[in-house]
Amino acid sequence: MGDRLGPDGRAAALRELNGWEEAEGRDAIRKSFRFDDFNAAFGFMGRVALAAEKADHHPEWFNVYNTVEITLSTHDAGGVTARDIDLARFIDRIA
Ligand code: H2B
Repeated sequence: MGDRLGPDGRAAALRELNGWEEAEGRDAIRKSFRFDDFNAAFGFMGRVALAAEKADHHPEWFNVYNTVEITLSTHDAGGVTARDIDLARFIDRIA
């Protein structure tokens, strides 16, 4: 599962990512996405879902029509690990 990132590791990872921020009140990162319509949003979710299942590392997410809010945290580790950063990087690439 990997170790939780410390403050320096998290800050460095967030600088490298695009628009991700610390989730409020918990050890997680989050980002909101907006697409043209539900079709685009759900297509995006499908691509993320396939990658997440392959990596056995899954997002917490909330979809309303064309918006998708994603929170990433490694539940087994109780916080943000390199696996979350890897998934965030993938998500940025395909969004
Ligand atoms: N996803 C995330 N985000 N964190 C986990 O700790 C996690 C997961 N654990 N997906 C996996 C599945 C675990 O439940 C299985 C049993 O390996």
